[in-house]
Amino acid sequence: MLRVAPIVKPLRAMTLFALAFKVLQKQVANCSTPGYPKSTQKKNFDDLSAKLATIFASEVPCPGDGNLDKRVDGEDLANWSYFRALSGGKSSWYDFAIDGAYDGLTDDRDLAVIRQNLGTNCVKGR
Ligand SMILES: [Ca+2]
Repeated sequence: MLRVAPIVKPLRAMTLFALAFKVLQKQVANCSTPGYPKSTQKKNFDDLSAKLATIFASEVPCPGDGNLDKRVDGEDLANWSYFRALSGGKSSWYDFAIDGAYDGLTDDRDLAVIRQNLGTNCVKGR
């Protein structure tokens, strides 16, 4: 029987929306139907894209927060352990960007990011 990890909170609605929007952007960019997108549709899409880019750029970074709840806490430690085991140490939600790059591994370097930021509430600050 497949065990779903109850320790992982669902992705926030904004994160899901961002992922869905990226898919839509690719579909618009690769649209091969003649006459589409129409100029009004394209303008609306471009306006929405610009507004979303502003919203996404305003998101407060939260290093060590793998479950995206804007807190770095024991849940992140437990989730890091769970996902490291689940992925066999390969890429997972808990593979953090270090020096601006993801290494594709869920390893002790990612655990160090959590430990360095443990107790951080990224909404309210430290
Ligand atoms: Ca967290």
